[in-house]
Amino acid sequence: MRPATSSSVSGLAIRGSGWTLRPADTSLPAGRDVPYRFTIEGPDGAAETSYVQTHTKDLHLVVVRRDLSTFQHVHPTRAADGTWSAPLDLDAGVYRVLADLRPTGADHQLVLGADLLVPGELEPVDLPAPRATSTTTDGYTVSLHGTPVAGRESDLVLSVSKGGKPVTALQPYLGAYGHLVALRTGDLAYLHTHPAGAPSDDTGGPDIAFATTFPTAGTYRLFLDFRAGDVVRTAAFTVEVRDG
Ligand SMILES: [Cu+2]
Repeated sequence: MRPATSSSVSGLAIRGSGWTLRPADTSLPAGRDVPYRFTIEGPDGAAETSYVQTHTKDLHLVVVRRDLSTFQHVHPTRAADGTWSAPLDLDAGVYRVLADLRPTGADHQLVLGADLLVPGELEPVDLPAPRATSTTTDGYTVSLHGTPVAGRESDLVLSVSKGGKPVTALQPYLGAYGHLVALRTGDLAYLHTHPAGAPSDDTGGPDIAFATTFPTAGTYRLFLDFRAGDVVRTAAFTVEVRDG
């Protein structure tokens, strides 16, 4: 079998290429707006304070419960000493925290991951079955077109509609009409892809096209962040990726 080239597995390690994700806490109480603090420690052991922006941010933080029942994509703020902080909404459970960043001294994007425990009564949620449509809480429907295969680029198109009508007023969010995060079930390997090219107009849609390279066959959960009506919304899908 050919190895995947343009997209390797990432997010499984707390340390990579000399940088380390150091959470201030490995356990936090359940609640809303619970501060999660961490540093990115550089090869010299000091908290990193210099980053190359990707999609208008120095660092993107994705936080999922390990059963993939919740998803948060937030942009922490950084103090002068390099400590990052973001408020998280947490129920009881085991979480995976994924920091997507590029220190100025690194020659590529890094994704570092750590676990986070939230004590309490855990109610595991089964992964939703694969479906080609996802409806957000406020009436936007997103349809997924395309057949994902492993090891090479798969063209995926996500179409946004509301009330049966295509939405043509998608707004750029962090320099793109959509951000697609894919997490492999079982180990939460991480992929983050963006539409080809930068938004050229003020508005876009209804289709957002992605070329995504899944590293292996398996079941993945996809999370699409898109912005419409000045609100960022997330649509989620379960997909089965076949061998290519
Ligand atoms: Cu982000």
